[in-house]
Amino acid sequence: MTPHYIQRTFTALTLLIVLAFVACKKETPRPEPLPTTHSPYITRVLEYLPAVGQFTNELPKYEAGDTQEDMNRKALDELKDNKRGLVTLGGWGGYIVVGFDHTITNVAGQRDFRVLGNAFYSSSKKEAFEAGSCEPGIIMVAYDANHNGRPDEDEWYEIAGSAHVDPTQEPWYAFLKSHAPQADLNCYRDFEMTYYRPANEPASNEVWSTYIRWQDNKGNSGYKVKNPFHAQPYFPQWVKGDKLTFRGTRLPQNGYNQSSESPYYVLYKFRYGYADNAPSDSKDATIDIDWAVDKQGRKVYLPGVDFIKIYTGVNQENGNLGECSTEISGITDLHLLKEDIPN
Ligand SMILES: [Ca+2]
Ligand SMILES: [Ca+2]
Ligand SMILES: [Ca+2]
Repeated sequence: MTPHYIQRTFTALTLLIVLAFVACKKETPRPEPLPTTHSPYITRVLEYLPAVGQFTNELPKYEAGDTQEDMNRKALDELKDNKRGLVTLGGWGGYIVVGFDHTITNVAGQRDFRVLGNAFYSSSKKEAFEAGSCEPGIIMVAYDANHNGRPDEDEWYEIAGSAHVDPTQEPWYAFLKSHAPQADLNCYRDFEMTYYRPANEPASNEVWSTYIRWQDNKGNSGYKVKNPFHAQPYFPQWVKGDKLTFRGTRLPQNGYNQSSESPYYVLYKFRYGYADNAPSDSKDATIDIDWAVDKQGRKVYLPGVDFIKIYTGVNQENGNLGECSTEISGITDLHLLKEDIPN
């Protein structure tokens, strides 16, 4: 039997130890949540490969000897840190693949990122529809599901913009069908197009209408035109080989010449879901990751995206404006910027 005084001492000691432990615990500072150091802007360019275009080799500038890595870095220099420089993707199929230092979260019911470009609307009162310089780029997204820091082939999904869903619903569709019967208003998911390197560059700066030959997998072929305003080569100069082939979705042609006397082209805006299709500050420049679809066009759910690819979506020469070419000047994470844009 333990004497009472020993028991009491033991109890008092236990109490002391417990109190000391609680006091000790109280003094341990709670870990503060780490401040967000993620950038809301593009931090990586994995690949920049524009198609033939009047700004190719200029935005950004190619210099003799530049490699693919040099051009990736030059594109990143224009797009990082909210710099808002301009990067051209050239004609149909030309693309850029970019990455971020974090996953852009797919918030339910909200737009998730914004693609900046140089689209603008014409101030002409003649327009019955929103139109001007709308050069839609198709957007693809990848969630790094296997966490290897790369967009693997099976991680890519396409954002189904309005013409993917139903091109006949574009407000200008019926107008173009009746007023521009030569316009190809189909939307193809399995398009393929090859550009052939020209044997030589023009000697003068006059218009050269048979400058760069192209051919698609729908039985069409033609030439990309050299215009007098842009003297540099239009075929990306760091690419080796005699031809360049791109694959993807091709959108309906959206350019319309309003004047039969002197060419005056306007490019009609698609409803939603594309890059460089609406002014950068408008809601139609923002994207909901929930619009992603697989190759069969079925909706997929992605928790977020780590990589984004954008490629020019229209194949069309627009007289005085030159070829339809998507330009981008950045991508922003709407959630990090606290821009609340309900879908
Ligand atoms: Ca969302
Ligand atoms: Ca991956
Ligand atoms: Ca543009």
